[in-house]
Order: sequence, then structure tokens, then C-alpha cells
Amino acid sequence: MSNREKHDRMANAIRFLSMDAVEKANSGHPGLPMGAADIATVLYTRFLKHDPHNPHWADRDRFVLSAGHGSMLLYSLLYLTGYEDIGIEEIKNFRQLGSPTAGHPEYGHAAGIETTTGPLGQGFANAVGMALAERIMNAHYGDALVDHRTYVLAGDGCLMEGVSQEALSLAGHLKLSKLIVIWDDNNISIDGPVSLSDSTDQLARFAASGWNTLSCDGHDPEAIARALEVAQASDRPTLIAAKTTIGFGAPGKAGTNKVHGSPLGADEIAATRKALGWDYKPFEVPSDVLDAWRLAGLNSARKRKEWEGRLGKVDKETRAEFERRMSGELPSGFDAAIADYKKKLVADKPKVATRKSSEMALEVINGVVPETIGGSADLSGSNNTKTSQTKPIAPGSYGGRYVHYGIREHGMASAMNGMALHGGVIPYSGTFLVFSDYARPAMRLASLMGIRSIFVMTHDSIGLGEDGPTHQPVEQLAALRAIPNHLVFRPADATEAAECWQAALESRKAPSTIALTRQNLPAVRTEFESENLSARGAYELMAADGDAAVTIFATGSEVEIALGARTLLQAHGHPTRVVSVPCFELFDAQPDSYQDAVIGDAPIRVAVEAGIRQGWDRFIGSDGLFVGMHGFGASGPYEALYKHFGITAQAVAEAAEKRLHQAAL
Ligand SMILES: Cc1ncc(C[n+]2csc(CCOP(=O)(O)OP(=O)(O)O)c2C)c(N)n1
Repeated sequence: MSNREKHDRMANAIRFLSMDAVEKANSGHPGLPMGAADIATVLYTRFLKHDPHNPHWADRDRFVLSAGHGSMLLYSLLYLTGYEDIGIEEIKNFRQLGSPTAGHPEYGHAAGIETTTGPLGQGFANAVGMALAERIMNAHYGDALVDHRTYVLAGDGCLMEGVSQEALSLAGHLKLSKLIVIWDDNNISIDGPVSLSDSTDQLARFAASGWNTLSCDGHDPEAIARALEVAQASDRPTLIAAKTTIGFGAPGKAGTNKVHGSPLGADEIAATRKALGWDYKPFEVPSDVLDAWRLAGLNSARKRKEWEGRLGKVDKETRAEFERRMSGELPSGFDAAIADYKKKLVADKPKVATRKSSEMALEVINGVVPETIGGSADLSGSNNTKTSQTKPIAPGSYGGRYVHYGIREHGMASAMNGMALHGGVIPYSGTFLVFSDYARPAMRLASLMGIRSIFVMTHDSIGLGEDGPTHQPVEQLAALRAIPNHLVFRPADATEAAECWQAALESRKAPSTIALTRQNLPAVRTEFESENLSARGAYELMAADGDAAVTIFATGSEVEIALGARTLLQAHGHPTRVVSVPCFELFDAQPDSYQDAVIGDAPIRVAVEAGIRQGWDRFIGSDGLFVGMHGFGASGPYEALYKHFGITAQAVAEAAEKRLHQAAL
């Protein structure tokens, strides 16, 4: 059999597994796997450095199927090359409940799925973060331990999404030369030809941002291999436009949108079997083809062993540190450093904005956790994400610890996810809380994947003042709290800021948002507590003098207001307790007995937060009092705004007293 015949049979195995699995599930996307089968076969048999039997090998190449709807392409590859998690039963159970072969690839379902994809463009932007993390780790550990590539298969949809522009311009700027994006250039999307909606010269667009750009016939294995070889030698990231026919091989539907996202149907499948000379039953991969694939799966085993040899030869300390970083464990000195710092804070009682408190905490953290990589979407001075340890990362120079992401919130958040997925680094980066809306699709995916991306969101309320309602978040805290598995922190002072950072870093399976103020706040925690009280989600900050008539719940900058209201109420003979609520999600994770005790049984419950009410009924009940925002903010000095919107100690005390009087009638 000629090499070409062998290649064709191997690629056809992907095509038939994909069309048969989609047919059996009666849903899915056969077009992309059929069209991109030649590209994938060349990549996985001749280029990708991976070891299906040691799938978590740190120095493996990463492959990202950005066009996640073509999930059967990835599942076929994992099965064929011998990944244990995906056997033929899993292929047959495509899209069934509980099967790792979900509708779109989901991180954590099976080894070899490097990220969750489906929302178009995300995978591409994740890959930029993976490629950056690789360079950062390489700068620390050298070629002997870290020297791998990141490959992406992207569709027209990925390239049309706005996030692709942010991702590609960042990658081009940073000269991430080990990033290779293969564009499945088939000119078809769901509505029909791409020409219905787009006429961009993609190669020119990428070239304009400093990419190496190539084109090839995506059905010619040698042409694909040549393009990949050129890409590997590039000093810039590479885009390969691989011309393909969607649904390649299906006589009646190839090249049309009919094959994009629905089963081909029995007749068309039979015709495709005939056209491609595939005389096998559904899900049957002939032994010569399966053997060839399994053999290809062993291609890099030697490289992996050599790498292990090199790892064994580096000094013990470096090796232990490399392994610790890749495992995601925090260094042993972390807790002690936070404890010492908290002691200092209760002595100093700094009156600073929590964005400054966050910077102060980061100064301590970055001193003991060398893998944190900071950044900002062009708001470094406002987000306070820079510390003395975080020198900038620059094109071709990756030894620093700070990424100037530019004004690219979405690309930033998605790249951070890629960095977290890559491992060895812990990404944190910031923008204004109101612009979390621009980053939200990636923040949601971080939650779905359960990864440790830490989003620093400053200017967290009307407290930012004069920039006005375009910049004043109102619904963003509630909106972020609505994302499952997302820790939303809003610390009240420097001690809580340190505790929230500690909890965020310790949260290995959920991302965090840390919402921080622009305005100064007094220290509300004045006694040293070794326990991380903020990690309880909510705790009694100040007890009532006597049986509580009122409980006031507050977060962040409004804790000061709650304490002021408590003073007023107590002066009027109403014992009042104050509960600080730095994180709803962590509170919900506490035992019922703890939650009941914190919520308490005071007859009047009030919540104060300079945002909308949504979510607060869980603390105050539907008949509770809420002092906060009921619409958009306004431009003005922040003290005037708090008065204007009625978020003051006076207003809280008056509302509670009114209720107390009503109750007494
Ligand atoms: C953000 C986002 N918007 C919309 C979709 C729905 N969608 C899935 S595939 C697709 C068309 C993609 O076209 P292309 O990338 O060319 O894939 P192909 O048709 O070649 O399979 C769309 C609109 C999505 N998955 N993600």
C-alpha cells in the first residue's frame, strides 16, 4: 500500500467514526471532522508530540480544537491513537448523558481534551495563553524541560468572532512563535457560504499583526506536512489556511451547509461508504488501520522518556519546584506568609482602597508564590495588579511576571484560562468591574472548566465617582454571582483582601473574581484571627449589644456604612449585629448550622450593597430591607453619589427603625 493510500485509510477512519457516531446520536456535526480529517491525520501521526499512555506529560504539545462543534474529530483521534479514556464504547455513546464524549469537548472529561470549546473563538484565545505559559515556563526551566508547541484547529466561525482579533494581535505582538493555527478554510458556516456575511482577507489580517501566514491544500497530506514544517521553523506565530471541503467524501452533501450540523442520513452514509471505498460496518475500524493509528500514538514515547531522563538529571530542588508548579500546589511558605501579614495589618490598620489592599496582599503573595503571573487590560495603575516582583513580559522575553494585555478584556480572560490550563503558572489580571461584561464569556468557561483564573475587578461601584454610569457597575456583582462555580469576592478592608486572595489562590477547582474599591476604606477587622474568616463566605463582624433586633449584612465598601448604622441603631436602643459577606458562594458551601448561626434570628434583616438587590433575598428573605442601587448610577463625587442614592448609615438606620416601629404597632 502506498503512503497515500495508507493516509487516506487512516483519515477515512476519522470520517466514518464521526459520521456513524453523529448518525447514532441523531445529532452532532459531521462536516468538520470529515473535512479536517486529512489535516488531523498529518498532525497527529507526524507532528504532534504527545503520549496517549502518559497524557499529562508536562512537555507535551497542546492541541486545541477551537471549532468545538467538530468534537467527533477530537474523540476519533483520541480513540485511534490509544487514549485510555476514549474507547469504542465512548465513541458509540457520543452525546449521551454521562459519557465523556459530550456534545462539545469538555475539559476534564477525558485526557487529551486540553480545554472546553464550543463557544467559537475561545479555544483559539485559550491557545494564546497556553503558548504564552509555555514560553514563561521555558524562561524559568529552559529547553530541556519546557519546549513544546500549541496547535489549534479553527474554523471560519472562530476567525469571525471578535475575540479572535484580540487573541491574534496579542500573540503576534508577543511573537509566540510556537503557536500554530490551522484554519479549516472551507468557506461554509451554518447559513451557507461564508461570503453571505464576510469577505475578510484573513491572511492579510493575521499578517498585519505580525503572523507568518501560509496556505495549503487541506486534503493533500504532503502539502499539509510542508506547511507544518515551515510553521515549526517560524520566528512568529503561524496561520495555515488549509483549503478543505466540508463533509469531504459525502457525494450529495460535501461542500454545502447541509453537512455542517446534522446527521447525513442512511442513504448519504451508504453513498459515502461507496465513494470512499469503506466496506466496513459502523464503528468498525479495520485492523490494519487501527494498528497504524496505534503505532502513530507511540511516536513520541521515546521523546517522553528522554524528557523524563532530563528531568531526573536536574538538581533535586529545581525538579521538586517544577513538579510542584505543574501540580498546582501552593508553596509551603504560603500560609505562614499570609498569617504574618494579617498580624501586621491589625497592628497598622491601614485606611486604603481595597484595590490598594489587594496590591499590598499581592506584594506578599508574589514574594512567596513565584508562579503568579499578573496583568491588566491597560489599567495597571488603576487595578493595582503590579508589584515589585512583576517585571513585564515582552516580545521574545518571557522571564517577567506581568502581561500588558492591552485593551483586550475578552482575549485577556480567555488567555488567562489557557495559562491556567497549561499549568505551572497562576494567572491573575484586571480591568474595571463594569467591563467584566467584556470578559464574561471566558469567565463563564473558567467556571465550567473549574480552573484557577483570578479576575481582579476594581472600581466596583458608584464609589468610583466622576467617571459616571458607563463605568459604574450596578448589576455585575449579581451577574457574576449567577455563574455557577465562580467565587465572587468583595473584601471590606485590607485584612479581608488578604483573606480573599488566600481563598482565591487555594481554590483549585473554581475561578475567582475579586471586586475592589477605588475609594479608601477604614480597617474593620481590628483583631488578629488565624482562621480565614472570609473563606467562610460570611461571618459576624460585630455582635449586637444584647439580643439582636437587627442584623445588617454588607459587603466591601458598604461594611463601613453598616457599622455606622449599627452605632446609630444601638444609640436608639436597638441591639444590632453586622455580618460581613465577602463571598456568597463560599457561604453557601458552609454547613447548615454555620449558615443558620450567621443569618441569625433578629426580626429585622437589612442588606447594604451598592449594587442591585438580586441574590440578597437568600440572606434577608423576600420581606427583608435592601439598601442599594435600583437603577444606573450617575457622574459626580462619590460622597455625593452615596447620599443621592440613599446608601448611607443614616438611611440604613432609618429604614430599620421604620420597620421596628411597624413591627411594634
Ligand atoms: C460564540 C458562538 N456563536 C455561535 C455558535 C453556533 N455555531 C456553531 S458552529 C457555527 C458555524 C461555524 O462555522 P465554521 O466555523 O465555518 O464551521 P464549519 O461550518 O466549517 O463546521 C455556529 C454559528 C457557537 N458555537 N459559538
